[in-house]
Amino acid sequence: MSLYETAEKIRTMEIRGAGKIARAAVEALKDHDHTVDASSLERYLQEMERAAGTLLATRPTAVSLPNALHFVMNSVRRAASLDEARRALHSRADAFIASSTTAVERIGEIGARHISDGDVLMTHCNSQAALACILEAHRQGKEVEVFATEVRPRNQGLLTIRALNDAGIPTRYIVDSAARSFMNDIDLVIVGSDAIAVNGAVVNKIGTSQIALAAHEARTNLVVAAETYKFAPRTILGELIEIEERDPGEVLAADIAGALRHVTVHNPAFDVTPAEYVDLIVTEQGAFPPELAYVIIREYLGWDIEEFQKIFEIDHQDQE
Ligand code: RUB
Repeated sequence: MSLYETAEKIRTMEIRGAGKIARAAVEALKDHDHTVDASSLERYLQEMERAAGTLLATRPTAVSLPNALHFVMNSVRRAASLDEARRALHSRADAFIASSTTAVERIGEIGARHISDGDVLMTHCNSQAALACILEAHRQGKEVEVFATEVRPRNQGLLTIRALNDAGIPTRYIVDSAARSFMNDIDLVIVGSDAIAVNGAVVNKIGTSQIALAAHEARTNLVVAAETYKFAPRTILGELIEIEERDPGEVLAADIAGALRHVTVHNPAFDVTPAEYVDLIVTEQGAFPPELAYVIIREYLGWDIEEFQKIFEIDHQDQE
């Protein structure tokens, strides 16, 4: 599959979910190496930058995508020769894919510790990291039951209930708007994340913040399962995470919408849950309260404010 095909699949959500998007993008970048003009280091870098830019432009919210591309491209950019650049691309890409896969497994182990035998859980959307925790708890012999939401408009809940069903976990499938009605039956809400800001706010599939609000009201704990590369370094300097607005046709068929002159359809794909509604963030490095988001960005992502400022300045110069 070409890099452009992968980019299209990410854009149309055939490849979706923050972790999978990051891995698919890095894989595509690595494979793209064979197709670019490698007559000089300069030419090679130009083409690889363009390729990374194409991938970056597919979906704006999941910060795993820029973080993964940055992790790979940063060492490619620093290479002193063409050979070194190509070696850096391959080794960084392989390292990212391997470590992000291991991260999900590790999150499963750590997250499962926060799930007790007999717990009734609720999850929203389809998160590999959140599912890893539930599946691991089940594997350990804990009896759990899961309420899974439908996830309008793209119904990612179907993927979740299939995975739970395949594992033999008793599951109840509910429409998104039923979440509050069942909240008093829930012991723990567990969701994934597309991006976590330095203030601990969690960006995830639209509807997560309503569920978090209902959980907060019912005094039900909410755990976010997220790899450290879901933390958004650019929020250190106050940059906001862009919420993707998708095609209104995903919500209402164009022929129906077209006949309703006074109606506008909105389709934000994600929303923001404030840190005060998040009890714990489970990462592959351990479980942290959301207030420690800055420490995670600095210690585990390796982005300190100086490095970030340099990149931020470069980006701004590029735009001028
Ligand atoms: C997916 C979504 C998931 C996060 C985390 O949205 O919001 O909860 O990406 O998933 P979409 P994971 O379907 O629009 O991509 O834990 O698998 O990275």
